[in-house]
Amino acid sequence: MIKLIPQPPGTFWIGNLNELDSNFVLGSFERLKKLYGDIYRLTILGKKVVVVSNHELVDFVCDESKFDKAVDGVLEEMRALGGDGLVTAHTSEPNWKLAHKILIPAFGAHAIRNMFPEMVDIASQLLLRWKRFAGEEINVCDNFTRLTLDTIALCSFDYRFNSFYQEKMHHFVDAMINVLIESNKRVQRLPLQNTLMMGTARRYYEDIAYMHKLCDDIVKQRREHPNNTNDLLNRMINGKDPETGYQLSDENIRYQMVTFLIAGHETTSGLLSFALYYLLKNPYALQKAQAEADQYDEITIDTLSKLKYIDAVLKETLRLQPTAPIFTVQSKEGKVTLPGGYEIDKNDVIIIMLSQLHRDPKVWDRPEEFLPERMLNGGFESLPSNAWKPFGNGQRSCIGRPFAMQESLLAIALILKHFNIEFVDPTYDLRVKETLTIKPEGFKVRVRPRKNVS
Ligand code: MNH
Repeated sequence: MIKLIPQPPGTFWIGNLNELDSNFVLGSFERLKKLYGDIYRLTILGKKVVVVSNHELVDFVCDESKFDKAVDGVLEEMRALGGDGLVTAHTSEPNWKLAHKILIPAFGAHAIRNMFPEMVDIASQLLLRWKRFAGEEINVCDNFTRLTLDTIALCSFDYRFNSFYQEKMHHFVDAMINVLIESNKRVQRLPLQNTLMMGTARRYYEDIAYMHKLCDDIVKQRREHPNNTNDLLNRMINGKDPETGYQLSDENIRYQMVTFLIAGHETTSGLLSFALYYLLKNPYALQKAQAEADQYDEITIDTLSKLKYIDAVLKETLRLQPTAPIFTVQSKEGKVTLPGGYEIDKNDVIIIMLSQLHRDPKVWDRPEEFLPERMLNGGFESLPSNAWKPFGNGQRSCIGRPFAMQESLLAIALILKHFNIEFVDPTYDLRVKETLTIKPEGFKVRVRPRKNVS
């Protein structure tokens, strides 16, 4: 029996566009889920999307024999910036396979271990800054953005943004945020509207050009002063497909670089910010995490894998606040019937709402509560398949996952070891701000150096 997918009533031509708040699309999706349930359909300017929110449906559409990543909507818009770089490439594009093959080893366990000293370098800059600002207000997201941007640039391109030595955030971040927000809005306008908004369009393309040039300059520098390290940049410049001998073009290297600079910092910065928020809101978890960090005189690469509780804190944070909050797939063949008898066709873009998936009461006990313990003692390993998906799916899942986890474990362990931390405003309650990724808005802390550490 084919069942009709629920859909809000639409308006001629624009369809359900008015259902979406362009400044808070996720909030709109959550509101619609309350009205229409775990699956509903929207038509946006003629495009057909289906939003799915429960584990049964997500588990089904994560089957890679039937579904593939959909590069549509905002990702398609983002191709102006990321071109056929890894995040915005279609799986069918030759450059996706080529870059995937060349870059997988660059983010393997061995390569990430070797980046540890650079990660410590930047994390130490954050610690020093926080020591100098002891007792004063610290804007958490701002500091973690400096940390993660500087870390990805140093580890992958040997390039220093030196964000901790500047008063203002690097212009790269402003340009990026503008392009992320604007890409999201462009999807919800007609092409003609986008062209007519000339001031907005000019700034959009200027910001993209600025980011591209920054990357081109780094490559130029490297070509003029080559070194024999095995970093990401050298792998992109010199790497070959072992079978065909093909290499990445200069244009594609630029797209990969801008992709790594953005994908490599924005979501990790959000993860660290939310993790610190949940620790402060849950004193029991904070105390356990701090005690764990205190077990070691020094945080080394070998200590990291022993920080099981902090690892669970990060996993639980990503459950409640998946900082890349949606991903999209599409049927590979033609019509498919989803569990429950809902039929979708090849043109339907399926949006997976991670915050809802991660709160499905059929999978999660007390889903709204922050309980890192559920990720411990085999809890994480025994989750049903595709129940926890903050890093996306299958071959198109996050290539930077081990990098993000190593960087985050290190940062949280060092911070807890060196400081006692409290809210500036003890009544602060989470406000989520959406650019394309999500971050806690207006979250500020005060820190005091602890006496037992130098
Ligand atoms: Mn990351 C893909 C989430 C950190 C580089 N990343 C994805 C996807 C999700 C994701 C979800 C799948 C997107 C999609 O299906 O459209 N990534 C995260 C999260 C963090 C993160 C939640 C941190 C926490 N990502 C990082 C870091 C890097 C990185 C760090 C780089 C060092 N991510 C990527 C790249 C892809 C990706 C590159 C695209 C991989 C591909 O499709 O080949």
